[in-house]
Amino acid sequence: MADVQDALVSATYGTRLQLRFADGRTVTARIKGRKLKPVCGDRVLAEPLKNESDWKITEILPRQNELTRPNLRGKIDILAANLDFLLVVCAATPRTDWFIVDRYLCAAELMRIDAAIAYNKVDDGIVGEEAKLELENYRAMGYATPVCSAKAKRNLDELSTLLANRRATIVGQSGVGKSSIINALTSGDQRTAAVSESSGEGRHTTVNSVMLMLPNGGYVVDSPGVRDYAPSIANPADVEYGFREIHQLGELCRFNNCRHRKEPHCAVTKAVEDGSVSTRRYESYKRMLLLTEQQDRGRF
Ligand SMILES: Nc1nc2c(ncn2[C@@H]2O[C@H](COP(=O)(O)OP(=O)(O)O)[C@@H](O)[C@H]2O)c(=O)[nH]1
Ligand SMILES: [Mg+2]
Ligand SMILES: [Zn+2]
Repeated sequence: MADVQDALVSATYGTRLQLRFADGRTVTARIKGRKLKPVCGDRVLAEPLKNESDWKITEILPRQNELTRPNLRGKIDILAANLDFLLVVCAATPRTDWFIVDRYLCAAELMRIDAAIAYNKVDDGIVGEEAKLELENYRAMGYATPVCSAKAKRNLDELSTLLANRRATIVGQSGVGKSSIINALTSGDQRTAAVSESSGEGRHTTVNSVMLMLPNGGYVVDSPGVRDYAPSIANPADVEYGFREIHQLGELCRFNNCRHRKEPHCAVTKAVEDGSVSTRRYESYKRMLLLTEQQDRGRF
């Protein structure tokens, strides 16, 4: 098996994929005979097919982490693997749903990777009051919150620095400017439009995504917009790990299995009352907890 090489999955298009070798060369590939489901960021073993330009993927190497979400069939979709950074993009239009931002941050925390919140479309440098407060709150938790404009090329340096040499993914509501940001960072020579919402395969709806190499090293995985997002969390007790400030305070609760709802001597509810934890973030935590409990019951 001298022909077997290891490669990085750099795009998925339904049942076909693009592989990237260490020297930067790319080829198209497919999966044969086995039920492998490689995603962007996967390291795989592949071999060339005889008399064809396609390669065949024979194995997915163990994943460091996975960005997941539950799908409508009660199963789990894996959106990307082996990431070390998550950039959540939001904007004034479409109006930011901060609960979606929180659920992406929750996913990053559970993957044990760093995250940042980019507020895009600030063409004139003016950020609305609500967004200003939310971003300040995230900053206080330790997240970077670059304010930028892909259109006016404002503050893209900060984004470049944040993403340099990372294995990142860019996420957020459809229309916030994810592809525009990537285009601006890669001087537009990457055809981000190649990401399409449907696989064209008919039978399955596949989440297609593409990896864009950054000029100063590292890459960003761009996926088609999702209307809503929630991570798939196996154990409801893990939800608090997704909310930095809540997890930190949770150490001080009387009961170590405290879910921070109506339990006595709860440091989290106390902090919400005295205003040191935002009621919106607390609400977000409770919604995520409820959702996870419902998914948990649905599994059995
Ligand atoms: N005014 C303004 N519009 C932007 C900016 N960035 C993106 N857009 C527009 O927002 C729309 C959606 O952008 P796109 O990059 O496709 O968003 P995506 O769905 O998150 O990938 C497009 O019409 C873009 O031209 C920006 O910084 N300022
Ligand atoms: Mg896009
Ligand atoms: Zn508690």
